[in-house]
Amino acid sequence: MAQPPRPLLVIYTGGTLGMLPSVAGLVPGGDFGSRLTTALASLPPARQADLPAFELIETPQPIDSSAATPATWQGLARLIAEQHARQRYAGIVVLHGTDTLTWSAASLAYQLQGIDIPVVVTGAMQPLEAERSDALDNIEAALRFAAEPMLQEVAVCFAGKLLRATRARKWQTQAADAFNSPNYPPLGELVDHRPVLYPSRGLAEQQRGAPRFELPDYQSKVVRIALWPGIAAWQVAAWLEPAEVQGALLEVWGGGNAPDDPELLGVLARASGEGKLLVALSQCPHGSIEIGHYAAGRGLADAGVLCADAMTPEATFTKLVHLLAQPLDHAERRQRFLTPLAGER
Ligand code: ASN
Repeated sequence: MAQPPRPLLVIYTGGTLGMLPSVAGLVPGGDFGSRLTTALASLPPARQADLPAFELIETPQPIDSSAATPATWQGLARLIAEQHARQRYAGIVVLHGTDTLTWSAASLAYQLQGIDIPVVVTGAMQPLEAERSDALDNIEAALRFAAEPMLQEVAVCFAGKLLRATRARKWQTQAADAFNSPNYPPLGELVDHRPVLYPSRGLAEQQRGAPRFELPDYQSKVVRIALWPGIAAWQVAAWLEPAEVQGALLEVWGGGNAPDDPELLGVLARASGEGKLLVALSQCPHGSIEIGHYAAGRGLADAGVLCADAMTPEATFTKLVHLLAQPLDHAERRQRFLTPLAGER
């Protein structure tokens, strides 16, 4: 006898999507299951009828995603790994606030490497119950993509587009089409309410093998420094010198340039010599960097700074957190940073 199709799992973590008004402004709301049932009942009958079945877990304390930390990313990945081990679900949808959605999504991709079911992260710019809210459309789209067995990676679904988690960025503060993937094409799109995956773009087709989850204990040991004209060595030193800082994301200029200041480059070289993992990416949202193309960037390479190519800041930062949480030596860490782990480069 044919097995009935496996349901999906929806994990509600908070965000505007589930928020309710309060005297202080919008706050994360609870009782999400019954609110979602009511909202889904407003869909046209044909679309309701062919929605995949799902079960819902609400995290004990739904949050505004601006409160998320690396510990939040770790908790979410562990929850998904536990549920994945039960083999009960065909796919997972994570409902998340949009402000730090791409940080959590990229981090999940590193922790859940090789995942063999869809993990689709979505949210909304308007609460579920607001007039002309985007929430229900985004949930419906995420459910449809999460039921596609050919999707075998962590992805962000928003405004009808499916983007790789390690390539997605929040692009708009207000508009419903709030996410973009500046350096990698979309993995799919919703066309007439049907999920369409573009062939050969997904990780399932590019790399296979058993899931190889890595779920180390995360700590906050990484800093992010965006260069500005006139930045001085002492300012960079203030960020890099504390012993707790083990990694840094340096946002440099254009195609990979930094001030040709021997004192500043000396601070970077010292930090890197102490085993801190320093990586550079561009302040431009589009395109890749190449350290050393200009003489002005050469000093970065000499100081041991690694090149993040066309990675997003979120995917770079979360990768540093991920690598620094593991018992790797400095050379292995540098090597793994340069190796694509979840389609991030
Ligand atoms: N502040 C909200 C959050 O990230 C924004 C949203 O979800 N649209 O939780």
